[in-house]
Amino acid sequence: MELETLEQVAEVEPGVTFTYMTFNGQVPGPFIRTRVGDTVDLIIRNHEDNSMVHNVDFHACRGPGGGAEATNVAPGEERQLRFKVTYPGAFVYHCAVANVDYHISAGMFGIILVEPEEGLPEVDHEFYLGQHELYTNGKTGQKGHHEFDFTRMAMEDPTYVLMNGEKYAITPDNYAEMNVKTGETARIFYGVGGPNLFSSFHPIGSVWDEVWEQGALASEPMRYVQTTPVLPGSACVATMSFPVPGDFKLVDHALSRVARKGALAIITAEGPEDTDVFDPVR
Ligand SMILES: [Cu+2]
Repeated sequence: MELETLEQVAEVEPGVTFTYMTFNGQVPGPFIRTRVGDTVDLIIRNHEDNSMVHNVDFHACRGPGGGAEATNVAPGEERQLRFKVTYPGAFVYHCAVANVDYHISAGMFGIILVEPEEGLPEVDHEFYLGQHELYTNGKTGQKGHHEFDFTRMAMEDPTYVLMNGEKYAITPDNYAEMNVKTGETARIFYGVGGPNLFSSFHPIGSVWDEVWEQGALASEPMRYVQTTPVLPGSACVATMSFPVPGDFKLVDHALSRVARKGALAIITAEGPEDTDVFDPVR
């Protein structure tokens, strides 16, 4: 597989721009799907227009730095790394150069899934979300281009806390990418790049039917979980069902991050009402 590192200006919300650093032009980086026993053959390319060195540390890789030194790549260059995935789970990968916190904050993280040998059970939908914090020299919502702010990062005082790289990116008013029918099931892969804040991941109006905390798929899942902690540099795998229609908000239950800083995604379920389960009587 190929990862290309890109430094590119994009909107955080309408009228607010930031110079992101990405794997393959997306935040979170591409979802890498493997199975126990696979060998990952990675080419990492650093675009010639970039100004910084980048690399990648896979938490699914046993080896120095998770591959970081072996993939250190200067602008205009490429490196190759092969590694075998030997244990199952959903793992974060991220850039790990000297200013690792800056590079993750700017968008350089994603999930590599290592399925168990027998694979994962069938579900109707799979969704992929990644949360991270953006530290800028502007106020939240202040129009114009925001520069990165190292002081605010050191104070762990983010301007934005984002799911999938933009304020309210995966919601009906924006990209509207999570749509299901009542009676269906969904599996959510949710990674937290951080670099600093852990998330209290909660589905409003529902529960996680199953949660594999830390993405530890070799363990038994917890059942009917309201809010699951997801640490920076970790992930969770959770399943959800939709007995009744409506919008189901996936949030970091540190709710100021939702109301003011962008940490929200929405699954929309369509289908018939079931008044036995939910009945707004009048
Ligand atoms: Cu980097």
